[in-house]
Amino acid sequence: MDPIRSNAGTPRVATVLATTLLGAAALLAGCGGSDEAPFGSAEARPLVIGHRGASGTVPEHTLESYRRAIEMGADVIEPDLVSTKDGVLIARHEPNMIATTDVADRPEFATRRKTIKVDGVDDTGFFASDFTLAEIKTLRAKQAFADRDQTQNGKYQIPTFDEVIALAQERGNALGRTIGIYPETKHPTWHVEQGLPLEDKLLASLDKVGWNRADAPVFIQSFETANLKALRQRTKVRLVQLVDADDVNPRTGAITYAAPFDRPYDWTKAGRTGFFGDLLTPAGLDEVKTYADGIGPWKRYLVTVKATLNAAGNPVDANGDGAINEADFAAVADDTIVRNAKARGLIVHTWTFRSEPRRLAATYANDPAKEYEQFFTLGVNGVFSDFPDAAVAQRNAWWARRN
Ligand SMILES: [Ca+2]
Repeated sequence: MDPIRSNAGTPRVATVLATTLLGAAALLAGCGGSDEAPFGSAEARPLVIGHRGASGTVPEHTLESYRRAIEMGADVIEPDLVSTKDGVLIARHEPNMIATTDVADRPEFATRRKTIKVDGVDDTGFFASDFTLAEIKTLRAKQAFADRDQTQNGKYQIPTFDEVIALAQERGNALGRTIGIYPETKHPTWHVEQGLPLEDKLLASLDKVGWNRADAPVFIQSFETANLKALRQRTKVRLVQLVDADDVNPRTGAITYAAPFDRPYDWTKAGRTGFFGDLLTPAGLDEVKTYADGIGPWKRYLVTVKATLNAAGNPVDANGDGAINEADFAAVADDTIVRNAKARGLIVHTWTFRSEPRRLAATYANDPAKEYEQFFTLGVNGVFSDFPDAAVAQRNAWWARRN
């Protein structure tokens, strides 16, 4: 989940100085929780989900990244799933492997480069659906964010979904604690169009290890709706409806939409209008409740960002670094969506949390702990973090204080 675009913390429009601290204090949910509650339930302590593993530190979606997340204390590791040409589920953020592997440097694969439509948008690169698993195993992962550690590039293989599950179970047994998994079906409609549907394989992998059941430490997530509705008929594993957007207008704090981040792609294909945010209205949540156990909204739906505006009405470079981005904005919480979701028995997991100062709103004063505190106080049941150690530290402190 979580395209780099929205999550890089750099809305395209400009911004401001912030300071409003936690309008959220008033929103405090305040109901007690239990350490005995079922893993990931509404009553349990909030989950820390290692987003693509510990992707702030180790190249994403590698066994090493997931292992590091577990060492950092993450409760759950998150593999995004795409299909190889021979129908094997592997962990990659996108079918296009150009940004996260060394495939473009491999002369033997040069002829595989092409431009295709993914969810209606041109995409150029090397697609997992054109490579066998054996070929993909010859590739090596690289860090997707240019401003993060590049020294581990070229070291690690691309894991299969089965290998990710095996790691979670092996580490969970070794550590004596539950390590969950949070697979995302990436571009499910597109995969069907390639003749490589994801869902049968996903359920088969869970069946093999005894995790295709309601109380398994497993959440299946998707930005599309039709595949989740179909999965509901086939599995009791917890399902989570992801809710995307394009950006935020920092002048107003309003969520903005643009294709392909305007609505679930299955809606576009079916001619359904409206936007992702429709899933978060009371009526939308009622609909989600008919097939899912939770929602996974982009964090800006829960805590938006607003710029300080100059006399001309334009965002101000509050920290004076020459760039206008979230580091110049105030973080403003609103608990309406969390309350409405919880009132319907839906859990709420939100994304993506990143520790770099330029990816933190000015409100947090370069301290990621302040951001986690705001969201836990708002009542979320889980956070997807690129830096699970920071998330775990603040979750533990928050939970201890509350109970
Ligand atoms: Ca700035």
